[in-house]
Amino acid sequence: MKGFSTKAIHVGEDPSEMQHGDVVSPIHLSTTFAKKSVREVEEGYVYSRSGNPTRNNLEKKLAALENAKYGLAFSSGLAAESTILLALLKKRDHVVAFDDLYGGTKRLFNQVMERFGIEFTYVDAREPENVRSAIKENTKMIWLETPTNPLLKLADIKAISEIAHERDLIVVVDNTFASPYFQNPLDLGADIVLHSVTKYLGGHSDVVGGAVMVNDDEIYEKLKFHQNAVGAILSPFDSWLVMRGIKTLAVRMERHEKNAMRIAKYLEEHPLVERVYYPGLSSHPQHELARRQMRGFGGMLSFELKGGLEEAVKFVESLKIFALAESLGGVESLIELPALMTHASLSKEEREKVGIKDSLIRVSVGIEDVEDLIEDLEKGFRGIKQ
Ligand code: P1T
Repeated sequence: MKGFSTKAIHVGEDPSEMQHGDVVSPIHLSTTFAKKSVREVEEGYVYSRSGNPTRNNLEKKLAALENAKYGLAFSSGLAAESTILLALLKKRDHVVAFDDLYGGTKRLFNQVMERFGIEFTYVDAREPENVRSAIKENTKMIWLETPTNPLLKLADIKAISEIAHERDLIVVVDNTFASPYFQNPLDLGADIVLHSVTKYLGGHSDVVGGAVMVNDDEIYEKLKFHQNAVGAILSPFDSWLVMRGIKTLAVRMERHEKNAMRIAKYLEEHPLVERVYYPGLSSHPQHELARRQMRGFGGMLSFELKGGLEEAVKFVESLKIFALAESLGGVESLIELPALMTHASLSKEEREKVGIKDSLIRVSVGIEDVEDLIEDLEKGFRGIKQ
């Protein structure tokens, strides 16, 4: 199987491997599995935290999407991130991270992991040399998000992986915004790719989950051990929901992108808009890199209105189709203000340093009819004037 959709639909759900020839994976709810004898070491399942047939079917599918050898499913994107850090780092290890990251990821780094003696340095990773300059004697890991949340900045995965591998550092890429349909970081040299499956992989805003995909046997064994030892696993029902979501990932992503491109161009030409951030626009400063390392530009965009916070609040509160909500990647369009919502856990200085203004509006463009979405945005512009 080579094609993306063929893998997304069939891997992990082969009827010849199912007890009754099911064409979709059954949901195995049993928390424990009977052994035939006390002493004999048997193949198969023991306890559902350590391994569950439904979760394992999903993990095979996840691996296939990122052209990876292994996949692991977690109870949230942050659970996946925590497990990566706990599995691979120890006290006094240092991580060089992109300075524009999901607010919850920075909160995990600064308010949790730093208490356990892990050090973080944030750099503008749009320039690979900034990553090189921040590497210290105790650096063990490079942490990237590309495109970033919420400013859609890009990191050159290939160039940064080459720098990292001169020093045997582990490169982690959060691929949530692009989804595996548009970008495969392992193919570009990264060691670990992670997703909040809550977003495009689940696709329907009805499951919180995380995923990690790797090729390296040693890294996999450490992650697998900690998945069980830490225990932040995805439930069988949620695993099944994610498998169901993944089957339509390709068709959804095509539509997300088409709608996002239309809306990005509409916003860019609007007289009340100061600036649009979308890697698919030729005005995006890293548009060439986006063309090189991604197969499409995704469904996420941000923009600044002319005016300030008050205008932005009026705008988002005037919409009817776009829900004013955190999260992203579902079939329904969402809109939010990072400064007050997804990135509120960062201080104002931290936000301003990376360029997140109070008036920044982030849009997760859904797969509704784009004319209806544009009409709704018109309501937002009318709302500013009231
Ligand atoms: O929410 P959770 O499944 O734990 O995933 C965390 C996470 C990790 N990485 C990226 C790039 C993310 O965007 C997120 C979650 N983001 C939101 C909830 C949001 O609205 O941006």
